[in-house]
Amino acid sequence: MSLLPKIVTLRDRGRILLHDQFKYISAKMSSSSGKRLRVLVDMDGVIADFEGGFLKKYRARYPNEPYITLEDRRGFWVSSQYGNLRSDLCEKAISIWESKDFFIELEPLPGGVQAVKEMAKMENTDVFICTSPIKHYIHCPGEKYAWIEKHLGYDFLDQIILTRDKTVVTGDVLIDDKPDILGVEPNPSWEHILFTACHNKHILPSSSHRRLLSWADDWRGILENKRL
Ligand code: UMP
Ligand code: MG
Repeated sequence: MSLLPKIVTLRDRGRILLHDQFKYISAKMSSSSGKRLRVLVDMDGVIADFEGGFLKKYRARYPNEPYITLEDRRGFWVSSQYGNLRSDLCEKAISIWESKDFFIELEPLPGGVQAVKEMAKMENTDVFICTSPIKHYIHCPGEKYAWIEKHLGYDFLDQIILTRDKTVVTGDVLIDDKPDILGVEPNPSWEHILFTACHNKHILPSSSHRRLLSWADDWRGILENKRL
């Protein structure tokens, strides 16, 4: 039996798929005329509970070591605060998020997944998950993809941006819990909306950041304001 019909069918199917992809992307572009809003949403500390997941696993693995409650967390770097507590605790902290299943098992933060789903359905809105993987890459990047598929669905895998430098990504807003987002681009295109987390809630309100206190806060208002 000739393989030809099968090859032709597969080739045609590929063409149809490509055609559909192209139609999808060009439909989004043509309706834009520069008016679509691009929202970048961070993952750890914004939709995935990195701090809660860390503390739970750290206490389970090192039950006799001191720990820092979420109430007492200060500064973005967990490893630095643990290192200041006692120098060897820095490495112990790092060992937690370098372990298999750490990222996939993070619980969603309240309202985050729902908000992102809702945002993605809004007219003229493109939502991307913009997240920095750790350099110990054996588990983290794959588990981040798996987390997005598990909580936001397979189609959302198209929306993932993994980067350790968010300043080079273009967007209208970046919702992120890290207070200082720096990189090679001195003037990023996005406005950084600081998402409140245990480590940044004590930072005095500064004129340089608008804040979201949680996903119960008025994120819709911020997006509408950016469309003006
Ligand atoms: N992270 C560290 N050290 C810390 C705290 C966090 O390497 O002390 C990593 C874990 C996440 C990343 O992969 O930082 C957080 O990334 P963003 O949420 O900024 O994308
Ligand atoms: Mg974060």
